[in-house]
Order: sequence, then C-alpha cells, then structure tokens
Amino acid sequence: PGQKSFSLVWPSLRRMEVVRNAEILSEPVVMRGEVVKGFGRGSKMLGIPTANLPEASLAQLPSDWRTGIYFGWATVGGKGPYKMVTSVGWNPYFANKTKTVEPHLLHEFREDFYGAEIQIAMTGYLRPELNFDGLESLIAAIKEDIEVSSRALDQPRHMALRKLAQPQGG
Ligand code: ADP
Ligand code: RBF
Ligand code: MG
Repeated sequence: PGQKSFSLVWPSLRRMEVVRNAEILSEPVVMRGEVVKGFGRGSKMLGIPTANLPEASLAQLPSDWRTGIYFGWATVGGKGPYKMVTSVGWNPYFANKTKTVEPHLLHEFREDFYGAEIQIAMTGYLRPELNFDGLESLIAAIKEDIEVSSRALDQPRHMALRKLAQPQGG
C-alpha cells in the first residue's frame, strides 16, 4: 500500500493548494480591449487558446497589481458572460520579454475572434505564474486551474459578479 498511497496523496495535496488560493478579490479588476495576435502558442503548443489583450490595455491594471493566474468572467463581441481564467505576466516558462494579459474562455467558439471587443472582470486569484520542468507539467497545471476556477465561479458570490464583465461595465 506504500506506493499506492503516494499516488493518491499527491494529486489531492496539489489540489488543496490551489483551492486554498481560489479567493475572491476585494477589488476586482475590469479590463477591455480588442483581441490581438500573440505568438500563437496557446492553441498550437498547449491546446489552450488565450485571447491576448493589447499591450496598451495593461495601463488599465492598478500599478501594484501582482502577476499571476486570475479567474472571473468575460464577454466577447457583446456575448457572454463566459467563465474565464487569465494569465497576467511574462510566462516564465517561455521567458517572454513583454507582460501579457491572456484570458482563456471556458467556452467552445466556432471561430477565432481576433479584433473582437473583449471585456474581462478578474474577480478571483489562483496562484503566481510558475516555471515548469516541461510542457506537460504546464498543460496539467493550466487544466487544473480551469477546473478549480470553473467550480469557484459556480458559487453564488462569484456568479453575482458576472455583470462586471458586461460591455458597459455593469
Ligand atoms: P495568440 O498567441 O495569437 O493569442 P492563441 O493560440 O493563444 O494565439 O489563440 C488565441 C485565439 O484563439 C484568440 O485570439 C481567439 O481568437 C481564439 N479562441 C478560440 N477559442 C478561444 C477560447 N475559448 N478562449 C480564448 N481564445 C479563443
Ligand atoms: N505560463 C507560464 O509560463 N507559467 C504559468 O504558470 C502559466 N500559467 C497559466 C495559466 C493559465 C490558466 C493560462 C491560460 C496560461 C498560463 N500560462 C502560464 C501562459 C501560457 O504560457 C500562455 O498562455 C501561452 O504561452 C500562450 O500565450
Ligand atoms: Mg494567446
């Protein structure tokens, strides 16, 4: 049973860590912009597309806003709100030179929506951006972020904040 308990214990420890940090923000941050092109790594390398916000929109972040993985709600072209999880920072795994804000929407879109107006409301914080020993670990972490965020956003106190992502600000 020694080995078996290891494989059972590790995933639950990791999960507990992330859940503990899935906290609601006392001051949610709303951002908007037109979806721009990035390096195209999201869909191609990770299988997880992210709708990058323009660099200029970073000015909408409070100056002391910490980088990391956030979650909340997003509307695109007036549709939604959809659940979303957003990476804010330099993607340490890829050592990016510029800071990006990249929301992944928990919704299947039939087509790309480059150029569309996106509005995101970051209402919760999950974890800092991390480096990983390989692409597989990064992908696994992102998938867990998506699961944890989705469950957190089902809670009434998060549902109540959906209106923050409305195009007019709500
Ligand atoms: P890029 O580096 O150009 O951002 P990605 O591989 O991250 O490329 O793909 C992002 C694009 O995929 C978005 O700009 C959007 O048009 C499209 N897309 C399709 N489905 C989604 C989704 N569920 N969440 C975010 N973007 C999506
Ligand atoms: N990149 C990292 O280098 N480290 C991370 O911890 C990390 N976490 C992410 C979590 C989520 C939910 C998402 C959507 C992206 C994350 N990324 C992270 C960014 C990822 O590297 C980036 O989206 C791709 O490189 C495509 O631009
Ligand atoms: Mg992207």
